[in-house]
Amino acid sequence: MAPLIITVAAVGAELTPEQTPHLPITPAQLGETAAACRLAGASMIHVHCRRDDGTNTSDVGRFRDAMNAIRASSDLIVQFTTGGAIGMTAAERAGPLVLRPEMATLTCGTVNFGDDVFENSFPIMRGILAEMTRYDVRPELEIFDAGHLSNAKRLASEGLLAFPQHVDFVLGVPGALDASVRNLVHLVDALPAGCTWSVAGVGRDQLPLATVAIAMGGHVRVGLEDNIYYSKGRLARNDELVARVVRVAAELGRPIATPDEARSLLALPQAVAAR
Ligand code: KMH
Ligand code: ZN
Repeated sequence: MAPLIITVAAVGAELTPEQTPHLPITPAQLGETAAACRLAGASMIHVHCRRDDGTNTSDVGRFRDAMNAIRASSDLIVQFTTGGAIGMTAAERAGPLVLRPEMATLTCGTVNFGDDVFENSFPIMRGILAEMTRYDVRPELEIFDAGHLSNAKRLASEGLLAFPQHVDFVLGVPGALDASVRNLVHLVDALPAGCTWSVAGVGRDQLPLATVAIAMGGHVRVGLEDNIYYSKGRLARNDELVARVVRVAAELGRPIATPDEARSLLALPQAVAAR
């Protein structure tokens, strides 16, 4: 099986610093997290940015500082969010793409998100995708619900996206598709040929789904964005969540991808060329 790509979704948009002391808020903290997670076995970092007070921002300067801090401390693939936070406009969400990160997420449809609605109409998706194309940023297709894969195929039929792509199944968000093995298998079966995929299980489903993905030949996303606990009642650090996946993979005989091996698997330019 191909080496395992482990993505760390280190911060997200929904958590507050009051919920966990391990949330990287500043660019410097993101740099420290990147270094620790690289050491633990991650090859990619999914980036949201916060102001110093912990609130969400799409400020390009803040993303630039975060990217510089991550690159100064690691060779991780830098993947920006374009989902941002609930309430941001599509233009705000796409703004940091001007910095040309190697990858960025593209959520492939509107979905209930707790009591909120995470809005991704076709005009929003087309607009974000156009900015990715403009700045030569590789998408990671975020699939929160079964219909999202159909939406991605529709974008492809419009000529805005060419399969195969890298796809991340985010399962277990309240209001979206449950984090079950049956759902994961169904989604993987529905992928266009040649796609690579990872799974991000939310909350207590993070580890079971990661384990299944390792066995299936998929890839894994872990991190505080999706799950703040290591075990019941015990808050996790990002690097601990990465290290645990590495141990599970070792037990299952699956090697871990370095960032450059991950770049090869995802057909991205190698690190030197990317910077
Ligand atoms: N914060 C969520 C509303 C992404 O990063 O691409 C959306 C999100 C998805 O986190
Ligand atoms: Zn995110």
